Amino acid sequence: MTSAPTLPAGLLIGGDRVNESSGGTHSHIYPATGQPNAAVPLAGAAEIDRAVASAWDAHREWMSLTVDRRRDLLIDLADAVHENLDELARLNVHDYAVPITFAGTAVLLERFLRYFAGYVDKPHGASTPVDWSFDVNLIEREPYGVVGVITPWNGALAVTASCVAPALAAGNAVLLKPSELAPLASLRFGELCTQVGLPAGLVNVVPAGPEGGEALVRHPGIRKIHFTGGDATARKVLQSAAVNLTPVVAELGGKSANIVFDDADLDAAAMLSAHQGPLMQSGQSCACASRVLVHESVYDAFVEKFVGIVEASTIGDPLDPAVVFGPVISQSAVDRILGVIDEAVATGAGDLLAGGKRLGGELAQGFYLQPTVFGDVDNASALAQSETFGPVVSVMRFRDEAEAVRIANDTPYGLNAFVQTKDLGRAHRVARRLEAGSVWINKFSDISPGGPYGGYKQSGFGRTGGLEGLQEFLQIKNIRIAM
Ligand code: TXE
Repeated sequence: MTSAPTLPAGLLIGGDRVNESSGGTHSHIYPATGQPNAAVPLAGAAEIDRAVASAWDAHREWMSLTVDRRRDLLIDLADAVHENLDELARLNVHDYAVPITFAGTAVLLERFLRYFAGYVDKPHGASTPVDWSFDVNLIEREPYGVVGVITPWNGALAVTASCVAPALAAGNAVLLKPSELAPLASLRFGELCTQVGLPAGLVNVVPAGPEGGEALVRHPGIRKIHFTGGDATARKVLQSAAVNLTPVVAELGGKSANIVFDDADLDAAAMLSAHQGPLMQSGQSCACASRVLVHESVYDAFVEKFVGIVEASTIGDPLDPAVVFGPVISQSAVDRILGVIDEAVATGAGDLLAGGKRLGGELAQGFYLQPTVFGDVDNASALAQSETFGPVVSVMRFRDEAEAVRIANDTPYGLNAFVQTKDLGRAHRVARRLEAGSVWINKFSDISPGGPYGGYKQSGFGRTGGLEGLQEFLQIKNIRIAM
């Protein structure tokens, strides 16, 4: 197993690296070896306060630049990200041991920056007449000023891309708070922001745990919060944000259904279901298709192909390009996920078809679990209803389209849904009936800058991506001009 080099950490405030902080130091564990690979200073209330002050200065400087200058600086930043894609991908691996083949989310950063740079010099406002006079309503969309972006460990760069790019394009300065479990790639991105000449403090990177996170959410200088994480933390964030009535966007978890109809290409559907399921970051993704619904007439054939692909997957060193399946994030995640598996077996929630154990041998030091598949799962079981956030997938049968839609929607979550079919009419019909923010037809969930992404129900509210994502970082002002 390739051991991880000791990596630089520290906070980035006002363009300066800060190594001493009031939030303590987190010993960052590399999940593939269970060994520490970085000492991460964490932001406390004092550092959050400094970062907010620096951000307001930077916001004013940013808005003093002409739109073409701001656009060009964001394109320069995209170029700098492009030149550092390999390093950012490797830091992603050192962050949470995601296989390097999957760590390429840094390219999303480049793509989102180029896309939203294009919005900087485009009109955001409108004007409407006033019906009883010749006055004009000048409807302006203005930045909030300073916003807070809180990212989860399992998608730090992807979430940074979909939040920081539109926030800057809209004219805001940002406090980016990555999880203490994955700060490294985000810190390097912060350095690139300074390197290309963005105003110092326009992007501050403040790794922190719950305490520092709460200080950020409660800070009166933070005018909007974008939170990506679990629903339990989201409730705390909303309570904290209520103190100053700070508006919040919440991108939360999922228990996404993947419907395989009888006319689907079963080989393609099995491959997609494996890589959108247990093999996707070892199931540690909000986009994981963790419930697979298969038409009863093709169930046995599909399960044989699906389990075959899962069991043949290459597991090992995340820095090895041949590896598609890595460890889970921590020892506590191992214990929690094995607990879910044991409870599912004990309660008869489904038949264990593959996996279910921790991996030993040369992988014993790391947090490796076998990709796990349960068959004939009861959709009312805890296994099917709660987000496992691990490599555990439930497969179920259905008789017809109506039943598939009913089972798919029978969850508190609504982030993604997947449909495998050759029937375009059915695809459109079913897509409209699924309660999910994104529906992927015969498609892997690769988010794009122009496509709004976000949840229905307890998967959250608000959107990233597209014009909808940009407008999350703009507030509306109406200026009445007497004519
Ligand atoms: O989340 P946590 P994790 C979801 C995923 C899963 C969860 C996993 O489905 O449920 O995120 O990520 C910070 N005040 N998504 O374990 O624990 C914490 O430091 C302020 C959905 O990281 O909720 C971290 O930075 N902040 C998603 C962040 O909150 C606090 C994509 C999230 O932590 C805090 C990826 C507090 N009191 C994962 N406590 C999507 N929908 O796009 C913790 N934090």
